[in-house]
Amino acid sequence: MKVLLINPPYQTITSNFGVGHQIPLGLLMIGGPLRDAGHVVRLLDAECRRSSLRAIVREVRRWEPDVVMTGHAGSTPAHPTCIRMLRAIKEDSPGVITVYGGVYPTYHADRILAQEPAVDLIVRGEGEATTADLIHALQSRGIAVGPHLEQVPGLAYRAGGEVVLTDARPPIPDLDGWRVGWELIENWDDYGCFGLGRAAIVQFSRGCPHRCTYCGQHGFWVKWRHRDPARLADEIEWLHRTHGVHFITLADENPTTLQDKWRSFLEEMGARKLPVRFFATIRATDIVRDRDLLSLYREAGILYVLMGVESTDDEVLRQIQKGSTTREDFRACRLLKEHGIFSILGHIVGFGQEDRSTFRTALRQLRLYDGDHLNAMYVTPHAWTPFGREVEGRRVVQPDLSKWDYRHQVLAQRSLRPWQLFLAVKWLELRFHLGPARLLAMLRERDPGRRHQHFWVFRHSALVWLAEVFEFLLRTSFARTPVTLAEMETPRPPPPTSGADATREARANA
Ligand code: B12
Ligand code: SF4
Repeated sequence: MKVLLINPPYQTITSNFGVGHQIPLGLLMIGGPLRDAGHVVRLLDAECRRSSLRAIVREVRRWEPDVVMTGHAGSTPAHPTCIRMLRAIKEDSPGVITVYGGVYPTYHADRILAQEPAVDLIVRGEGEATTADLIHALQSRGIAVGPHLEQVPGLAYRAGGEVVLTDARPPIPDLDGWRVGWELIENWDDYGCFGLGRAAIVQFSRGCPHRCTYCGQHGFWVKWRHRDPARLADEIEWLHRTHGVHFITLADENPTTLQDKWRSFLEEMGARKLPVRFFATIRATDIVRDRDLLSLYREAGILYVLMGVESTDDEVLRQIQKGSTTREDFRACRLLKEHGIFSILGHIVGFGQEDRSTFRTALRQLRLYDGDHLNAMYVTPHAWTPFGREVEGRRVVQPDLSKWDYRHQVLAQRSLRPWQLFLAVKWLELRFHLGPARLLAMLRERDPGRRHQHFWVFRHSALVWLAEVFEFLLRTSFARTPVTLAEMETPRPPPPTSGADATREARANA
C-alpha cells in the first residue's frame, strides 16, 4: 500500500518566529511501523514548507497514494486546517482514503465523521498499533471503508449512514516495541530549536499520574508508561551521530514520574558526554524532589525546563488541582538557576475572573521566582477535561477553533474586555522580560554559550511579542454576542479516573 503522511500546513507565530519548526513526531511514529510492514510510506511536511493547499493537492495527485493520513501535535487549533486540506484532497482525488488522528479527533470522532465527508476514518488514541492493523485490513480485505474494519480496535468510521466506533484499544504495553520512522525526514535542516542546530523530538514516557483539571493528556494516554532509558539514550546518540542532531525536545507530559527511571536516563546521557542539549517539561515538585540530582540533569544536557506554574495564587492552584504550591514554584526556579538550567515559566490566565490587580500581583510573584523566561498563555476549555465541563456556563469570546491554541483568549472575563485582557498579558510579558534585574543579569553573563542563549531567546521572544500584537490588531476578532461553552454543543466524554488511582497504576506499570 502507498501511504502519504501529511503534516498539515498549520502555521503558528510560536514556531515561525519563536522556537523553530519541529519534526512531526506523531506521524513519524505511525510511519515507522508501516514501513516495517512493507508499505511504501512518504512524509509531506506541509507545515515547515508552508505549502499551499493547491501544492498539497498536486502532490497527492502526482504521487497517487492509496491512503492519506494526517494529524497535528497542536491538535485543536490545527483542526480547521486539517479539514480544509482533506476537503481539497478529496475533491481532487476522491478515490484516496483519508485517515485522521491525534487528540482532538480522538475526542470528537463521532461529530467530525457526522459532519465531514472528507474524513473517511479516525484513529482514536495512540496511533501505532491501530494504524498498522488498519492498513493491513485495507490491504488484505479491500481498500474501502466497510464492515471488515469492525475487528480493528481504536477506529471510527461511517457505515450505512451511522458512525461506528470500534472497541477502545488498550494502551501499548511496550513502547520500545515500536520504531520511529526517522528515515521519513527528507531534510533535517528544516528542523531546529532555540538556535542550537538540528533538533528532534523523542518520548521517554507517555501519560501523567497527575490530574490538573484543565489538562486532558493523562486521559489520552490512559496509563503512564516509559521506554527503556538505555535504549532511548542509544537512539539519541544515533540521532546525533547519524543526523547531526544537537537538540532534543522531550515530548513527555511528565518524564520524572518515577525518579529511579528518570535518574537512569540522566545517567545514561551523562555517561555519553554528547554535545546534545535538552528541553523538558518538568513539574516544580519534581525539581524540588530532585534537588540532589540537578548536577546530573546538567551533565545529561538538560538546558531548558518548562515549568507549568500556571498561577501565582495558591487558591487557584488548589482549585485546578495542580498539586504544587507557590512556595515550591519559587524553590524550583531558584534551584534551576543555581544549577545553570534555564527555566521557562508557563503562566495561564483566565482560570478565574481576573482584573488589573491580579496582573500586578502575578508580575510581582513571577519576578520573585526569578525564572529566565515567561510563557504567558490563556486557559483553553477542552471539552474532555474537568475544567471544560466546569466552565460550561462561561461565555466564549473566541468561537474560531484555530485560535484555541493557548495564545488567544477563549473565555470571556467579567472585568476585562478582550482587548484589555490582551493588553494586560502583553504588559505582563513586557514587564517580566524587561525587568532591570533580568537585563543586568543577561549582560553580566560570562559564559559565552549561556549568553548566546539569553540573547537568542530574548530576540525571538520579542519577535513573537510583536507578531502577536500585529496579529491582534489586524487579524483577530471576537464574538459579538458570545454564547456559552455548553451552547457550542461540545460532546462529553466519560469522566477520567482519579489521580490517586492513576499514580498507583503508574507505579504498578513500571
Ligand atoms: C513537543 C510539543 C510541542 C513542540 C513541537 C510540536 C510538534 N511539531 O511536534 C512545540 C513547542 C513546537 C509545540 C508547539 C505547539 N503546541 Co505543543 N506540545 C508538545 C508536546 C509536549 C508533545 C507533542 C508530541 O510530540 N507528543 C508525542 C506524539 C507521539 O504524540 P501525538 O502527536 O499525540 O501522536 C500520537 C497520537 O496522537 C496519534 N496520532 C497523532 N497524529 C496522528 C495522525 C494519524 C493519521 C494517526 C493515525 C494517528 C495520529 O498517534 C501518535 C502516536 O501514538 C505536547 C504535550 C504532550 N506532552 O503531549 C504539546 C501539545 C501537543 N501542544 C499543544 C499545543 C496547543 C501547541 C501549540 C498550538 C501552542 C502554540 N500556540 O503555539 C503549538 C503548535 C505549533 C506547532 N507548529 O506544532 C497542545 C495540544 C492541545 C490539543 N489537544 O489541542 C498539547 C497537547 C499541550 C497540552 N498539554 O495541551 N508543541
Ligand atoms: S502535570 Fe498536570 S498539566 Fe502537566 S501533563 Fe500532568 S495533568 Fe497535565
